This record gives sequence, structure tokens and C-alpha cells, in this order.
Amino acid sequence: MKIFSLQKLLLLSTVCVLAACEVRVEADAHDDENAANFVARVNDELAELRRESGAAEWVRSTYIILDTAIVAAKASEKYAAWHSATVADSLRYAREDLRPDVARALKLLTLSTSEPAPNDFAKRKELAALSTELGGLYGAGKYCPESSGEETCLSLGDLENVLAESRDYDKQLDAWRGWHTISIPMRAMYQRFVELTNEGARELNYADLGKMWKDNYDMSPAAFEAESLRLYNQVKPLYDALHCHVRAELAEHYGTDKVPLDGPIPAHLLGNMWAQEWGEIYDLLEPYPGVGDLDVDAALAAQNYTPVSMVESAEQFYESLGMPALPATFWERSMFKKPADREVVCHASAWGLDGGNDLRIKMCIEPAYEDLRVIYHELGHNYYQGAYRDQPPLFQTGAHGGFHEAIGDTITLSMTPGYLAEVGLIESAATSDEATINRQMQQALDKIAFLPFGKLIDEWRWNVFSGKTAPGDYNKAWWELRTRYQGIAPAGVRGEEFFDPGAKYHVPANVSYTRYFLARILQFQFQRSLCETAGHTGPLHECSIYGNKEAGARLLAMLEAGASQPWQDTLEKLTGTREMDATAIIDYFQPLMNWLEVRNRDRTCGW
Ligand code: X8Z
Ligand code: ZN
Repeated sequence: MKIFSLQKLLLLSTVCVLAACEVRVEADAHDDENAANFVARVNDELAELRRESGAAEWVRSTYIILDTAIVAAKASEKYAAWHSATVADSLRYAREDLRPDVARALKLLTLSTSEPAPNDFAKRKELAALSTELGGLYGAGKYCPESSGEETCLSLGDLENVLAESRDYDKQLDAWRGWHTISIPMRAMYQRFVELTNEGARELNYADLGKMWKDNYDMSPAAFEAESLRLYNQVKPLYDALHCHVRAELAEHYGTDKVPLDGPIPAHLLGNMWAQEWGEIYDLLEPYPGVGDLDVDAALAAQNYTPVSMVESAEQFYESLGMPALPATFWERSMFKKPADREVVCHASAWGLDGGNDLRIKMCIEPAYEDLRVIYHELGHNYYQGAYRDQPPLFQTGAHGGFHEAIGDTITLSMTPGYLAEVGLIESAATSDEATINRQMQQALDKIAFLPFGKLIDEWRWNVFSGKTAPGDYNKAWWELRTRYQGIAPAGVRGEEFFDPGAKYHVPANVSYTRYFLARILQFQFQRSLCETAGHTGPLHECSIYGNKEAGARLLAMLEAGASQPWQDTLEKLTGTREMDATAIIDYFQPLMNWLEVRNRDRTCGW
């Protein structure tokens, strides 16, 4: 726990006038409360506040209009005021030798916001309005091509479809540029957002907001930064090999004038708006054309899958592990389809309202394999939220953010051809070496392509929050990282008149991103352990834990712990190790890496 001076404590109090603050601290009705009782009270208050802010955020995300902005901003202000005051109150225990669970709860209280507000009425209000509006700009973002009417405006979903399906360089570029216009108005707002949240973080005794985010991993922020870099360096050779091959194949298709063989890949050609996952261009890359049936898209269409039946199919996987059915309210209250009559935030999310008793997802589901995998991902969050609902509210979260993101993804690793054939989503599971390489390529385009992207988003924000990147360099710094890590570049100059980071959901929504990077590595570690439990003996990529109750029980035990102990303890219980480690993902993709090594032999790799 950080030590605060009395002066700092007074500054942090909710009451506006300093003299009044002094009175408040002196005469606080709870002054003689011990630390454990204080934590118990905070947990009660938090549960109540979360009910209200959860409801406000839900309506805001599923109905973007002025009125929901007002309601959501008010709820956010109320939470921020409570947070500032309660953290200030907690400082009276800062010098005490506390029970570990109590100390942990107090630390998690301090960290229980990703956007700390200054303890000042006007600034709190300004920040709440800013963050609500940033989220709204993203959710309602549209590209209206010039000389076209309102009715031809294109949503993110429309533009993503162009990138996924068109193989026409200019059409793809237009879709990419179009979406990147939506974030231009965010730039000044984001700059102010950084100032205000940094001020809030400083009041919590952090040098800046990036340091606060990095302090959420049961190790020092500096150690965490080094740890994420260590993990990245472990997996970098996998990415470099994939990049080399993909670039060569894209150059075949588009020509070396468009895709030079010694430079970064144009950012709009990878089938995804952010070039973060490349599965949509599998058709250009299929190693052995036609070998093995992996066309789940076709099966979903042929079998008339609906959003609801896709979610049911995912639920059935979790039930096969011995997990409970989703509650009736999940089916009544979730948003599965994009409504025709209003703006919503389509970016998929899972909600654990009412302390995990009211589970929901919000998603604009299309009948496609990619969306099916996202549903499995989201249900991983919901099963986590349901499993830790008996923990006190301060511990109702993942062991760390990466754990939360890794659960559903771990399950997707069990969507092997064998599983897909069993549930009728492909006709039969081919078992040849060529079929294995095809499937590994399909998976690598998502899992491996993502790694540098997952790493760099927060590196950009850490530098922005620390001031290393000045507001006048936001876009320059963004593209430097994108090129350095991902080996991609925009077609044409992207000057500071743009704000390209804002075109990625998690920046305006202020969701930290290293969690996804860690999850890509952890999910293979989890899978390796669960497969051992399931008695699997062959190569890891052939393992599915579908239907295995022992593996399910071990997974559930991990989920139930929530954030009640350091994540190292939780990891050790499942995997026997206290360290995150990339050897599982490296082993998993060994067949593809061997294949790529041969393909890349006569190529010049790197950019
Ligand atoms: O945001 C998400 C999930 C919700 S937690 C849909 N993901 C990241 C992204 O879309 O950028 C999952 C993978 C990475
Ligand atoms: Zn997620």
C-alpha cells in the first residue's frame, strides 16, 4: 500500500473546502472502524454502486442517444466521487500491518477504476462527459463516402466486410481510410482525457495512469513492463516467420509495387481493420488448397444458424465441462443482434451485472465462424463472472486481466476438427499432415498475427500517459510502433490531422490492452494443463477438452478464486508454475513453424 501524507489525504477527501475536509476526517463516523470492517463496508457500497453504474452503462451501450449519455455520465461521476473519497478514507490503514486479504482488498480498491478522476467536482464532471462521448463517437461512428446521402453511410461492420471480402487494393483502402475518419474529432478530447486521468492517477500516488495500469499485476510496474517484453521476445520468431510468408503471398496477389518484398505490409490488406488478426485472408494463404474441410461459415449458413443458436452451441460446450447452464435472464436480457432502429456499441462484450447473478452478452452477431469464436470468448467471461460471484465484490474480477481474456480463448483451442465434426459444423475431420498445416495456418493467422498488436497498444498509451509521447506526436508514435512491431505501414502519409489510435475500440473506451497479449500466451499454458488433466497424450494442437468433466472442474476451481489471491498462486494451482511462459504456444505451432521455415528459406524476411 502506498503511504500518503496527511495533506494528500485531505486533498483526496470528497468535500470541497479544505477546512471542511479537516472536519470530515476528524469527525468521520467510521473513524474507529478496523480495516477488515472497513473493507466489508466498502464491498457493500461497491455492490450497490455497481448495480447503478452497470445499468447506466448497459443502456448507454445498447441505445446511444443524448439521454443515455447523461445517465451514464452521472453514474460515472458518482462512482468517481465515491472512489476518491473511499480511497482517501482507506489511507488511515496505510501504516498498519494488515491481514494479506485485507491489504489486497485495499489495493484492489485503489485500482478499481481504469480512469481515475481528480477529486474535484468540475473536473470529475468533465471527465465523465468526455469518456461517455468518446465511447459514443466510436459506437455511432460511420463513414459517409462523399457525394452520397445519409442512407449510404457505412458502419464499421460494413467496412470490415469490405476488408474481409474484397481483394481490390483501392476498394480496401477506401474502406480503411473511411473508418479512420471517425476518430478525427476524438483527438482533442483524448488529449484532455489524458490530462484529467493522469491528474486522477497522481492523486492516487501514481506518476501517471500508465504506471497505475501496470501496477495491477502483483509485481512492480517496472517488473511488469520487463515481463511483457520478455514474453514478446519469446514469441517474436513465430510472428517474423508468419509475416515473411504472408508478405510474399500478398506480393504475389497484389504485385510487388503494392507489397514490396523488403518493407512493411500495407495496413489495409490483411483482412482486418486494424491488421490485428488475419484469418479473413486465409483464402490467399491456404497451404494445401482444398485439403481438410474447415469451412464453418458454409455450415453455419447451410444449417440456418441464428445468433441464438450460435450462443446455445457455445453454452453447450461449457456445459459439457460440467459448468451450469446460463441463467434464464441471460437469454432475456442479452443483445445478440444489431438493432435496426438505433445506434449501439457493436464491439462484443460480456457483462456480469448484479455481482455475477445477471449475466449478459452484447454483440452484433453474424452467422460466421469468426463470430462463433467471439461468442465462445465472451461466454468465457460470463462463466468467470458467474464462478466468482461468491467472492466479495473487490475480488470479483480475473486473477489478472489476461486470465479473464484467456478463458473463452482456451475453449476455442478445443474447437478442433474433431469437435467441429462432432457437432456437425464440418463434415469430417481429416487427419493428414497437410490438413494439419492448413488448420495451423488458419489458427496462426489469428493467434500469432495478433501478438505484436496486443503488445503495442498499451506501449503507445504508456508513452502517452507518461508524456514521453507529446500530443503533437500521437499519430507519429502510433505508426512508429505499428511498423516496428507489426511490420505494417499505412498507404500514404498519416499526419497529425488524423488520430488513428482512436479508430480502435479500446482507446476511446479506455480498456487496457496488454490483457489480450497476455491471454494469447496464457491460453496455451492453460490448455496444456487442462489437456494433461484430460489424459491427452498426443501433440497439443490435437487436444480438445470437450466433454471432459475433470478438466472442467479444474478450470472452474480457478475461475471461482477470482482475484482473491495473487495470480501467481492461481496459475500455480492450475499449471504447476508461477510464471507466464510462451513455450506452450511455441510447441503448439511447431508443425507450422517447420513448414514456414522451408517456405521462407529463399526469402528475405524482415522490414
Ligand atoms: O475486445 C475483444 C473482445 C471483447 S473483450 C471481443 N477482443 C480484442 C479486440 O477485439 O481487439 C478479443 C480479442 C482482442
Ligand atoms: Zn474479452
